[in-house]
Amino acid sequence: MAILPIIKAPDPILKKRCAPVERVDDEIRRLMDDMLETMYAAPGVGLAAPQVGVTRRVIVIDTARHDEEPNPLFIANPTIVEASEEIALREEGCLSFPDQYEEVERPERVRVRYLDHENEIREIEADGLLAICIQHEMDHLDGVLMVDHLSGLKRSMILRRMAKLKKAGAPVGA
Ligand code: K1U
Ligand code: ZN
Repeated sequence: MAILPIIKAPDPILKKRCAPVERVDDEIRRLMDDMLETMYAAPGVGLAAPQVGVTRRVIVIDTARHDEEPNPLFIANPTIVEASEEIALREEGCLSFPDQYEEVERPERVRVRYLDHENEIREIEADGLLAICIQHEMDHLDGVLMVDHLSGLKRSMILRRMAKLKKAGAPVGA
C-alpha cells in the first residue's frame, strides 16, 4: 500500500465529474487500499478518488471512533436509493480544504447501493456522521465541493484564501 498526495483546492481535477468503474478489479482494489492508507495517515474519515488525482467513482470511509475497531468501507459507483426528508445541519471538514470547517445541510439518513472491495453489490443504511460523510464523498465524484453548498460570498472568500496559500507555497495540511 502507498500514501498518495492529497490534492488541495483550488484545482481543476476537484471540479471534474468522475467516470464509473466497470468492475472492482485488482487495479481498483489497489486504488482503494492506497486511498484507505492515505485517509488514515491524513487523518480523515473519508476520501474520494479525485482527491488523489483519479477521476473514477471510488470512495473510502471509516467513521469508527478511536475506541472502536476500524470499520473501513470500500465503495465504488455509489447511488442514493433513498434519502430522508429530515435535513441535518452539521459541520464538515475536507482534506482538500485543510483547516476549513463549515456547516452544510444534507438529508439526515440515506440508503446507498454500491460495489464493494470484492465487486459485490451492497446496500447500506446510514445516519449521523456516516450519512454526512457518504454524501460529502459522493459530491466529490460529481466535482461538487463543500464550499459549493455555501453562499457565493463565503465560497469566494475561502477559495481566495486557499489560492493565496497555494501561491505562497504554504504547507496546508498533509
Ligand atoms: O472528503 C474529505 O476531504 C474527507 C473529510 C470527510 C468528512 C468529514 C466530516 C464531515 C464530512 C466529511 C474528512 O475526513 S475531514 C477530517 C475529519 O473530519 C477528521 C479528521 C480526524 C479525525 C476525525 C475527523
Ligand atoms: Zn472533501
